[in-house]
Amino acid sequence: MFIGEEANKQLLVEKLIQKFIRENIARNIDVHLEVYWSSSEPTATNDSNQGSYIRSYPLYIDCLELYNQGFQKDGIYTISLETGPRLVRCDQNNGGWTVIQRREYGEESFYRSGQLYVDGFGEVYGDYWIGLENIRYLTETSSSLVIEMETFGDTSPNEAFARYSNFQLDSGSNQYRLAVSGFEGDCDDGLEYHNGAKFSTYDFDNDIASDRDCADEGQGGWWYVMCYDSNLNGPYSHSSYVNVVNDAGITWASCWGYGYSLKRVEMKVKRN
Ligand SMILES: [Ca+2]
Repeated sequence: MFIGEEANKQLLVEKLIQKFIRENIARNIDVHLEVYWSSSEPTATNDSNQGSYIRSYPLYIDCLELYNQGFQKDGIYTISLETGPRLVRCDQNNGGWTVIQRREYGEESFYRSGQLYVDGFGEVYGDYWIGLENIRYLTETSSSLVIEMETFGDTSPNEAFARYSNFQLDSGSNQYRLAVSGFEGDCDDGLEYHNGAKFSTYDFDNDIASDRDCADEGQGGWWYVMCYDSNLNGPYSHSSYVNVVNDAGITWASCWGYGYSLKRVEMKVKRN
């Protein structure tokens, strides 16, 4: 990097780096700078004015921190979770929301084991579940949850959102018990019924229906009770009709009934 003799060289360098990072994907990046404090290109024999230093740009803890640091475009970013750096989708248009679940393409199976629900699965450029442990970590401090839902356009309302001013998960030893409250939205609530429930998968039946296996009925992983009002990790149906297996689909019953499977869902969290 060649910098002229003008004043504020350091500031100029910083601005160039910030611009570089903004124009690229944010990532943990060590920028090794070689700064030439002269107006001419240095030569091997004339480097007396050359300085260098390494400036480390840290990972951000979530999309809100990225937003506050000036990364305000929607996109894929790297954040630092307890388990290490991870790519996530950030909804920056709405002020720094970290996407924890996304259903849109229908190519990723959500009928997954408990371990995969803990660790996360899927593809950040497609559909994914960020993992219960990561959700717990992201919402350790008071956080909100927003769920955006979209239909196939053949019913009303075509879209709806649900927002909860409190959303937190208990530890893994307590099966990631759900704490959710403070609903507002433009259709009815479908999650507070699940408040206090433990997370269930086909191999970990933590629902309260002793004679039923709600994860099998819902064909997904969720905070099943007896069994569900919402089933946003249910099987993707490429039409509005629910999947043929156990009549399960991506459902939000309070708004569209148990028979309607959604086209697109996004769940995202933000620290309050
Ligand atoms: Ca059961």
